[in-house]
Amino acid sequence: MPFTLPPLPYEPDALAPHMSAETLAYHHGKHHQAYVDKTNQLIADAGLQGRSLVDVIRSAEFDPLRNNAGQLWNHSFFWQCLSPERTSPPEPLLNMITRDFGSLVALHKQLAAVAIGHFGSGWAWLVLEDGALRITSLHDGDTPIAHGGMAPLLTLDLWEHAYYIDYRNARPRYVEALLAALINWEFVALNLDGNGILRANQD
Ligand code: MN3
Repeated sequence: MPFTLPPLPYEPDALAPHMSAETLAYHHGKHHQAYVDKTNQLIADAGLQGRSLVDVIRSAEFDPLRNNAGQLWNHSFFWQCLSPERTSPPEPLLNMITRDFGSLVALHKQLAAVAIGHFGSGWAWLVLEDGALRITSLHDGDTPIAHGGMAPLLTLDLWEHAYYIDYRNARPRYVEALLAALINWEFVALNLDGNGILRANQD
């Protein structure tokens, strides 16, 4: 079965004004769809049909398949990291945030600094590694699931297509808006079980 575009977990206008329906029409409907189509085409060309998306990412050593399949997975995970409801980290996660960063405000600052400082296209990540929370960023379509030991908890899309309609070139305003209003901390906490990888997988 070819991979498909997962539907958004909310209405396209639900994240406005922080992320507009127009942004989602392009970002989900055009960009994410293009990664689905390109991945399916590359898999067919390489004769790799029948593997799960995670297996494709982990076995693809070379571009363009690794980056396209990574982009398909990363976006499928990213949409679930956002919510129209204001949420806050539930207790087990909040304790870990306090332990590893000092406070939620400190985590926000560090994540914003990494996201804003990342050069070029890519993704900022909150991961669980060796039992501790850690912030990092990866380039282009790279993804923690291609690297052993990193369990993905939360990601922020840093490609210009994520913010150019709503914020033009102002990545800092986009990042601050996501952190202030849109993060689905219930989903982030769910991923502490180590199964975040499966929540954006496709068979
Ligand atoms: Mn994107």
